[in-house]
Amino acid sequence: MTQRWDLLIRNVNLATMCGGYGELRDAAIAVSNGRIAWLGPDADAAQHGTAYDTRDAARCWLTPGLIDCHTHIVHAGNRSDEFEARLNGATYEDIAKAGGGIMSTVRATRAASEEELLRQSLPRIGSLLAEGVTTLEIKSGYGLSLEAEAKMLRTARRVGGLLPVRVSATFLGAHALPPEYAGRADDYVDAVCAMIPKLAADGLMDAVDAFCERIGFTNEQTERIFRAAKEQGLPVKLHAEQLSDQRGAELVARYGGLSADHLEHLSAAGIDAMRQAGTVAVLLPGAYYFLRDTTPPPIAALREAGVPMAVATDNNPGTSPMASLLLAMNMVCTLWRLTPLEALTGCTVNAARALGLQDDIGTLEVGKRADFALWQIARPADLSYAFGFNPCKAVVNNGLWRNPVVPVTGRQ
Ligand code: DI6
Ligand code: FE
Repeated sequence: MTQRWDLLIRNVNLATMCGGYGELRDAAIAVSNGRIAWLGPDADAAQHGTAYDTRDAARCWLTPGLIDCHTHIVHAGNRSDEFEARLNGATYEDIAKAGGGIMSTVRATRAASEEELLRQSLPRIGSLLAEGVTTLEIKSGYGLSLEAEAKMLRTARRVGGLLPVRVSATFLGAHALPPEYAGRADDYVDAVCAMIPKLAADGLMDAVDAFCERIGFTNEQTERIFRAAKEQGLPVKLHAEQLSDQRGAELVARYGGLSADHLEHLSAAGIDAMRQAGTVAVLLPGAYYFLRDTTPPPIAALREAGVPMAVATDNNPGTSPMASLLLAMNMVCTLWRLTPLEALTGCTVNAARALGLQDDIGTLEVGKRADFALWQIARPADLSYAFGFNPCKAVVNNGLWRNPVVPVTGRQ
């Protein structure tokens, strides 16, 4: 008996991402109720079913929708003034003394209304969506008080309601020490632990993160936050080993963490702990590039250990004002020698896993959510090869075809 599908995409080349690229040329893919119902050779489609809406993909390539699994994309203001001042000779110290750096973003974000926060964030998000991103992680962490963190997380949830994108919201209360807690980091960590059940009760977060670093929070303070997260049944992830080895990867692995992110200073013990726990290594080349860092993450050792690697933009105003996941894919290949297959796996299969969504998204398989990106490219490696170029022709979210993708525009 043949099916009546909602959508059938014909004359398409599929990169299913099941076992490498999982290439299936001259194929077709069918969708029912927002999920993949069938895929196979184009010539076989008619014997399996017909659809209400049939599209000819003109031999473009279809991949799972891209997943940006680490961003701070909801924030107010930007720091191009500091960027320019530094390039004109100012030091970080001058900028910090003038109240700049992360605190300038905290001030701007605290001062912004929810509407304003949304308005300023939409153009950046639009740029990601135009490149085939269908799932986006958004962290809080520029509010640093219960009300301001809740405002950021509510804004993240609203993005998911307003735009064709699935949003995973992460609470990053332990991002920086707010000025009102200067010299009292442990008291602030207590306050962050107390925020977790309140924000969780309002359904505002899907995971909990922290910045474990000399200039952030200690391993012990991070562990207290993880315990508070676990009491609410929330998964954890961590900004780990970005600037120094704080044994953060071992800590987050011990808590069964979804991911450890950055990892430029990751040790062999950290890699081993991640391997055993199945914790994903999230690679963030934008921050490495923008900070002109020279210590790459231990890619070869991660690969050898079989630790899954994901790739994300880390979009934030201080260290990675990058709103292109395709550029991040090119950067991990060029700067760190990932293969184009590893880069695409890092924005699909492994990014899904870094969000705990691997049963729902990240590959083209029957039963998975119908979130796709359609590309006018010759082969999947083109996605990592070209940079500053967007070959995305259409996006499918939850089985809904959108073509063309128009970025949201507006003043930053
Ligand atoms: N690591 C970073 O690189 C950013 N946050 C973090 O935890 C910096 C954020 C900023 O400077 O605004
Ligand atoms: Fe980050």
